[in-house]
Amino acid sequence: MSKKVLIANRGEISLRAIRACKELGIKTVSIYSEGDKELKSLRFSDESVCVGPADPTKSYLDAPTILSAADVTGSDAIYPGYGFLAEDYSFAEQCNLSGFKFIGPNSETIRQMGDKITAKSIVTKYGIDGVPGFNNKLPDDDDEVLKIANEIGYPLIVKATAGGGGRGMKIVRSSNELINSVQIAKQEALNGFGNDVVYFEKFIENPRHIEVQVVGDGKGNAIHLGTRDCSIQRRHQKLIEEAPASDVDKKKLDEVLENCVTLCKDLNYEGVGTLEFLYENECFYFLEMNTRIQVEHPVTEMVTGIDLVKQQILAASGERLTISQNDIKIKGHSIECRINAEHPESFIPSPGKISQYHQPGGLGVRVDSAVYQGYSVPPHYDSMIGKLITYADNRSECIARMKRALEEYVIMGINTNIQMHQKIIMTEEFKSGKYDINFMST
Ligand code: MV4
Repeated sequence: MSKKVLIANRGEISLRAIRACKELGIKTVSIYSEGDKELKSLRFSDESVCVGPADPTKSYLDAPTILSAADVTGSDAIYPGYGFLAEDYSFAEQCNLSGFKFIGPNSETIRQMGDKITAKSIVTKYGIDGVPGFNNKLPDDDDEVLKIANEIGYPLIVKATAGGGGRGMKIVRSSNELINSVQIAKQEALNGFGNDVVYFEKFIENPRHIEVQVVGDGKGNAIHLGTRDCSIQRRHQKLIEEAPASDVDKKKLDEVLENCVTLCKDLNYEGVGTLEFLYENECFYFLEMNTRIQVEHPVTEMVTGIDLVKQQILAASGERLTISQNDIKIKGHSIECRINAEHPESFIPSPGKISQYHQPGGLGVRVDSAVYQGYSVPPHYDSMIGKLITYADNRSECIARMKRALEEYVIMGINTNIQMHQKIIMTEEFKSGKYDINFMST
């Protein structure tokens, strides 16, 4: 078992990881930047090390400095959280080569899943279908590219193989836009990811975004923890997530879940992972696999009772999976609202000092956050300052509880999206559960 974990992240997920380590009897080391001296997570870890200036490229993304911090503190493992270096296969490799266990899948799996064309070709072997399209490097000849696109039909979407999470995509509605769009997509992909390979998919207009949570022990044992619906998003930033996804074709879902588990067993998948799908007209289309813990993991924890961060640490420590699929019973319903420091209309980030803070509580209410009264939200990072999660026996009680909890939440001194959440959860569309990824634009 690991004895001391360095947490290579910040904010709520650092605190989340510290809590899991404490319950496992593992010592923790926080890293922080000069812009993050006030974070609550620093006060709950056993040690903390400043790794550089507020600019994330000079601190939370600086692999050599983070490895030095692990070295000087005698850490034996590194927890990456989400964002930053969590899906950087080279960082995972460097950790392991330097003698620190990277808490997550092996670097080769991260690398393969990070390349979306490769990911699609791997999962296809397990009967998991992607969106129909062209999943190869495109030919250089424009006429051949046009022919491929015409066979797929319009609208189609051009995606960067090194992209993901909505970065590096272009929708093409007719053949006269095609060559130009491909050109722009390639250039953007080269600039953004250093890789200009793009692929085509048929564009699905009104899907839901449904994802499957998996856990493996790296020894060929794996289970799934059901679904989440993450369709409520704006500009590829998720706003509300829920577990389980409502109103999904049971036969199709069971098939997808079983295939996801077979894939993870076969890959000797270690730790937690998420397979993302579009869901439209009772069909699942694989998009990509995330090889990290996700922001929205708490809703799955609430409906399964499984601590996902502990599962990551146990797998990394070489423990066999002790939970079998039959042990997993999805019970009740859970919803998460991401609380962002941002202007309610313009969505522009709103850093600054929190002058008053009161967080909701009571039965079925969970707040994952590292802020507090008097804390100054720094301008250098993501605007998410916390997550409000509610749990209840069923979806309608879960919504009523979320309404009550949002009303209790007091955050003064900065702008937040709390009122936006109140509006969303009271719409008929949200209450009916019949919404898709276009919810925020309609
Ligand atoms: C798509 C799509 C429609 N058709 N692919 C955006 C995030 C990235 N993971 C993939 N994304 C999409 N891929 C095809 N073939 C629509 C989206 C999409 C989306 C997907 C999930 C959640 C929100 C979204 C918002 C806009 C577009």
